[in-house]
Amino acid sequence: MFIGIPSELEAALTDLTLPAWKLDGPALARSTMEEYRTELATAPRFEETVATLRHAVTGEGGGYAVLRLGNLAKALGSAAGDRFLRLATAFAAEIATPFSPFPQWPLWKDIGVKIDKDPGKSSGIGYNAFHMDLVNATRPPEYTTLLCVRPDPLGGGPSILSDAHAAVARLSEDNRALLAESAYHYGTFFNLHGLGEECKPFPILDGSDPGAGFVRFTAKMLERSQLSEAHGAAARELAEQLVWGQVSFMLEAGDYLIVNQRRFLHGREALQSGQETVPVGDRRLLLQLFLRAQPGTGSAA
Ligand SMILES: O=C(O)CCC(=O)C(=O)O
Ligand SMILES: [Fe+2]
Repeated sequence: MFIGIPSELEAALTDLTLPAWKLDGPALARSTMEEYRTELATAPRFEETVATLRHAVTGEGGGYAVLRLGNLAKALGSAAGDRFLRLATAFAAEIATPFSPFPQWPLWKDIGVKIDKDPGKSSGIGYNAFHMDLVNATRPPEYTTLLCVRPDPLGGGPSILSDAHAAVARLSEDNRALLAESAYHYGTFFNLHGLGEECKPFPILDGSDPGAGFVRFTAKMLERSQLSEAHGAAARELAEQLVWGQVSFMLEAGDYLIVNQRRFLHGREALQSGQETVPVGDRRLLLQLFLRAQPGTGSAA
């Protein structure tokens, strides 16, 4: 699921300066998506690279990919600079429509390291358990994407991914029945755009055919939400199966992880201890971007 950029494409992209993007409400403007596509379509092996990427995130047995943009980030100076971010945005736009559900944040949201935060939450230093992003929205983003600007300089924090439907398939019939009940809730829902309404309570399994639909789950609910004993136990089983089936890998600078939230859940192992000794500006930094699939294109794009 690691996808490299062919060297001739890398060379062409290094010479390219895409224009600044425009937003249309929370979403990347259509005009920008078309402009970026036109600029990139003629770059050598671009179409082929995008086809590989699309297949990895939406094809049979797929659900996530890491696009290795590290050389490009180096060539352009930084994975957080404008020129690089426009290229990453252009790749993202080939999968689905980039948008920001947070009116107060830019399109790409910083996920830094905060040593005072709940260690198990976004930007905390601890184990970030399996979850889907924006789990309590009626319309969660079909894709969540994480661009690694800087890995943990102390060497911790590998990403973890697990096939949600495969984990569900390993559960007992009884547990699946419990997970299909509207008995789960997690978190707050405030000042969010383009995600529908708050979903509370929600079923983890929505009755779609096996392998389809979201597995609306976050293992963070096990400790942070009040659940009935039976529903909690079923959710705990699912969390265990997700861990059983997980893959883990370290994101390097310039790696761009794209997760199809209908298929895979994601998380992160704890950062290495000793974060307080690392200057804030040297700590791990990711940028997060959400993508909305076009209606009528199923789980593809
Ligand atoms: O830090 C990471 O690698 C993952 C963060 C994450 O999943 C989130 O903030 O939603
Ligand atoms: Fe996440």
